[in-house]
Amino acid sequence: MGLGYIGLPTAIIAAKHGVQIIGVDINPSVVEMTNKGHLHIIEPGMEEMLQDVILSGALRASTKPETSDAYFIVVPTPFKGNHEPDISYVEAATRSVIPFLKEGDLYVIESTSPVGTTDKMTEIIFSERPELKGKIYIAYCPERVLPGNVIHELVHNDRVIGGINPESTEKAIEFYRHFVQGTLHKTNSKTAEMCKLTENSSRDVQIAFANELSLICDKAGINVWELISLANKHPRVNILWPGCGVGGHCIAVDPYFITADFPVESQLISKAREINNYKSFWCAEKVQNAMLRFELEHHRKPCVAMMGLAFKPNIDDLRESPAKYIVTKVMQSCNNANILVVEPNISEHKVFKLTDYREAYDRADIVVMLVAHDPFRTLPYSSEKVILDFCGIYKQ
Ligand code: SAJ
Repeated sequence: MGLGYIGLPTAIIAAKHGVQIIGVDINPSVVEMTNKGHLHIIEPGMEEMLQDVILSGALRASTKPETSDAYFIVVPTPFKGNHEPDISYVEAATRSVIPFLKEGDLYVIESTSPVGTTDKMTEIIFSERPELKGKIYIAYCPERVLPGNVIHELVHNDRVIGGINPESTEKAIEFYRHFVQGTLHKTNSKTAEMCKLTENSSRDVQIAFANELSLICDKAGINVWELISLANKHPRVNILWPGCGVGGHCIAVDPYFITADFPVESQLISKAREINNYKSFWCAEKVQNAMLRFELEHHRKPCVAMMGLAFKPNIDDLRESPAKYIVTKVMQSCNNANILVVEPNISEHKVFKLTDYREAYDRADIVVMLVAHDPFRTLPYSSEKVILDFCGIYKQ
């Protein structure tokens, strides 16, 4: 249930390993594209695999669920305006499979979910189908794949599998063994739910530490990249890198699933979110200040190159991208004047007019490095230009 960034690759990989799959999505164009062998998501190497499993008949997409032996809920869990998680898609997908459930079936939630969601769905299932109590298997199993490396990680990563009882855990493990070569770790459903949130919150907190250091170093006149490299020479220190904020659909979202339910206890997790959000605002202010300074000194407006729009290096995914936020904020502040927007991984964008990265660099008075895409590393450091390096292009 759900043919998105995780559901579709999972369906494809499982089909490739001999499981007969019906991929269900409420969006008819996703279903149509999938059945034609066209990938509607961005993931290297995945389209060829999709075509193979469509041709062999191992995978078929549909807008409606059908009778099966196992059901996997892989739909989005966004948050509402107040950062409260929204599990309505999980609930809707669950309700749509309830009529098809029969004795011996397996039901698994993979969607990132607040703690207790599997228990809630279990209650809904048994209130609709009380005769199935104790006769079906229910588990939670989060995915942990890194966008851009999904084919490898779906097969090789370890998985955490938590059933509502030990029999459910065993049944889910039996399924994942079809295609997972990593270790399958057994636990209960609440721990498995919390484990996913913990992994991404841990990374968010670590990045917040690096971003906080970058603010301190900016004020103190210290090169943060050199500082972190040196601190990391300590055998038990491993600091991550600062950037222009934290983006994507996971790390900038999942910690709110903890802070919404445990507001008093989650002080550090909540502060890390604030710091990482503030970093993007701070970067935009830095650019605006550099532009004003340039205008005062040169009596003309500067030409500014904004280097990168993606949410992280070497991908074309702009979801929740801090770079995109910064470019938008800076452009609004100067009525879009003299801003060259660069994103070498996409050919066109409906809002931003894109410029080649070499041309933008050559023409710019101010170069703002937002995303550490590999091609940017070929550009020389020039003392003729104002260079704002927020992502460590010139860190050596
Ligand atoms: N970032 C930094 N500094 C760093 C590392 C990352 O600022 O040192 C920024 C990136 O630029 C980006 C953001 O963090 O804006 C997130 O990028 P990422 O590469 O850390 O993670 P995602 O969002 O692509 O994928 C994460 C992964 N989780 C962890 O590494 C704990 C992935 O394994 C999860 O499956 C995925 O979230 C998910 O779906 O939850």
